[in-house]
Amino acid sequence: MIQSNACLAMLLAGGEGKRLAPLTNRLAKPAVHFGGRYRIIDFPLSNCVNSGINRIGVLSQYMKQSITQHIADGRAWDNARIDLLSSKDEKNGYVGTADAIYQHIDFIEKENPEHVLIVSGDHIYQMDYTEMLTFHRQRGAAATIAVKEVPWSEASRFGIMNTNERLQVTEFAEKPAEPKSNLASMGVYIFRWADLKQALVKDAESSRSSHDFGKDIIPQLLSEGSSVVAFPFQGYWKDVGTPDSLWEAHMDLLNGVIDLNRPEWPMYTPSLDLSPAVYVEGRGEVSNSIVQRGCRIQGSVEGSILFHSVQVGEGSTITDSIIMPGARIGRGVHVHRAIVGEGAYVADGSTIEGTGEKLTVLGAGEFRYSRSPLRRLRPAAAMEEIRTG
Ligand code: ADQ
Ligand code: ADP
Repeated sequence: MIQSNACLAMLLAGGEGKRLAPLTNRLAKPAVHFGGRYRIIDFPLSNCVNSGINRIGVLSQYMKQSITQHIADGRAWDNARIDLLSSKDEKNGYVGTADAIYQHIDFIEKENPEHVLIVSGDHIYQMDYTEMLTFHRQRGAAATIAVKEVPWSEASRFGIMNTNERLQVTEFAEKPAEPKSNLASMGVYIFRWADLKQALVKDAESSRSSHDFGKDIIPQLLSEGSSVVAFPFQGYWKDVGTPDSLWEAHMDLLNGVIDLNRPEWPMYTPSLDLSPAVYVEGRGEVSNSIVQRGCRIQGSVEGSILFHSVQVGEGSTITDSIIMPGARIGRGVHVHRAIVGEGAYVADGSTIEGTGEKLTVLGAGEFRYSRSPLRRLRPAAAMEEIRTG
């Protein structure tokens, strides 16, 4: 285990997650629900706690309250000391990820860490940061970047690098149009604090900088000849920045590619005070699915993930789909290959269906009613149904 002041974690949780809209209409991307019970941010937070890093600053900006409410007093994360941080600059906020850390130099200085771990709140992965810290120390690096090979077709979405045989980074390009390699930055960094502080101060003085880790800080360190090394990560890691990737990661969970029940790697999240799910006799049928507390199911559910307090009416079928908390599915509804957002409402007789490889998404709080002439509801009637339940 790492000594308390050896490494401090700063978790970047302010991303807007534009590509995840309309699921991020009310939530920051790291607060988006995952796996029936969790939110995306629970992954890096649990990683920190399980790696013995108990001092964590969480930086939020977009839809701040969704992060604040979830973390609350931090009690759910074992004995971690979590500080919720946001910009004091009300007009501009954080200009970029590096600026976000720069604005909290005082906070970090007070902790006086030897190293700072910077993680993003956007990924599904279980990683022991202790191994990365040991590697970083052994190499005496100014910065260590966790890396993973990604499919070539996706390489231009990431920070891409080349390394030599000693895993020293020789070239780095942020989201290159024509990638020279498929070795991607996972957006997980460990910096020697003295080196990072110097780099942040220098970056803040530059008027040409966009104040971003990938675009500015890493290239700056490389151009100065500082030692930047790559730490290869072998496990599952997925950027769930689009509805498709969020859906795929959920299917990985159902298919056992991701295992969230490892006693040696507990997942922390606030517990829900809700009664168990109810499958109404003779009508509710569930297979190959995850169903959270508070659900009431009178239809059939297959290959799907239902978060808490979801209602599925009589005669409805839910297949290969994700139903976010509190969504209400009426009677005779057909949902296939879809994500239904938090608190969304699907009226009796409606169909929500992705076609072929395509996924359909109903945003948080939105409603859908049928086109069928038999059970067509006008918006006023649908609103009335929502109001009266
Ligand atoms: P991106 O995926 O583009 O690239 P970026 O938008 O920089 O990531 O966000 C990184 C993290 O910071 C996310 O967790 C996000 O939520 C958070 N964030 C963004 N803006 C913020 C703000 N203003 N305040 C607080 N938090 C904020 C990065 C790297 C690439 C790398 C990929 C891996 O730049 O090199 O390959 O991550 O996904
Ligand atoms: P379509 O998918 O082709 O728009 P639907 O059967 O989903 O058809 O909807 C029928 C009608 O209801 C359309 O006029 C559509 O614009 C409207 N509608 C469907 N869902 C919503 C919603 N969430 N909010 C407002 N209007 C909706």
